[in-house]
Amino acid sequence: MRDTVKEYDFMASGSDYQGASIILVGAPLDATVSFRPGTRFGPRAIREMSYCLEEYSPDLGHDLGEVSFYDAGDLVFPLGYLDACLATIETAAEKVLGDGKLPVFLGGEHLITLPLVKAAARYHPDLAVIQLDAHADLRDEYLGARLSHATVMRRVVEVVGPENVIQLGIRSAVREEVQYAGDNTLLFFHEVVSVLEDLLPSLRGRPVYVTIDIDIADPAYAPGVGTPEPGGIEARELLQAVYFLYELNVIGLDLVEVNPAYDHRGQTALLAAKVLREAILCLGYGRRGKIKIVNGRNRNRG
Ligand SMILES: [Mn+2]
Repeated sequence: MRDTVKEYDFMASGSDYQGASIILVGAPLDATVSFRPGTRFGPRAIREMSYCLEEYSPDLGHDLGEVSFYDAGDLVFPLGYLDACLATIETAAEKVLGDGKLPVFLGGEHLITLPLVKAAARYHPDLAVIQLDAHADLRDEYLGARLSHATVMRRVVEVVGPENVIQLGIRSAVREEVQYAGDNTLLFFHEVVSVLEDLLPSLRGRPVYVTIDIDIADPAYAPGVGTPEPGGIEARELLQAVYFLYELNVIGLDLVEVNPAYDHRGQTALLAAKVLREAILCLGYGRRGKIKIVNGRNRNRG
């Protein structure tokens, strides 16, 4: 992929774009963050902390080296020009999807999901979007802006339709957002894994885009985020949610909002790296239908 930079790869990355079926792209957007900036350094922190982990997942019984994925590096943005940044992301996603590959983008702030869903919806008209997040992100505008990390899911709703947006683990919203969600999206407060279990039959076979805001995890597990929100799920439940991806037809994924400036022990980036490892394995093997979850939930398929 052209116009990207990186210091090093996510662990076990292949060395070429052409031969890979999953493409990792950093989108270090840090433009509309309201409380505390720093997510532009998220992708590199996640890459760095990946080397703390094994390439083998005992829960999934597979090794990252068995999946053909390639870390294409970080997109280079004309920072300060939001529309141009978003266009850069959309163009990159178009390229990956157009080449028949599966995009996995690393934020950066949550607004990156909008251009990613736009590109994905063009290839998959029947797209459903699953959001794992502490925040509803359903405001129509925030501080007068329609494009913001706080409005991103409202804009996503406009792309795919509210009935196709599933919001899990939510524990922060204003009254307007709760009302809007009640009339429109499928929003679930707090619950994640139990809801995924219930929704699985209706989602099976449908193209699904997944956006994971790392702040879905409790600040005890993910303190290094732009807007921490107490009362979240444990790291283990987040990983269990990721194991559902294997059973879904995931056509794209992003992992956003890691903010190294507030992540003094690197634990948020480390959790993100582990989520990413498991997600890449689920996506890689889900497509080939071979994975066997050994410890997680003992889902033994094909
Ligand atoms: Mn959030």
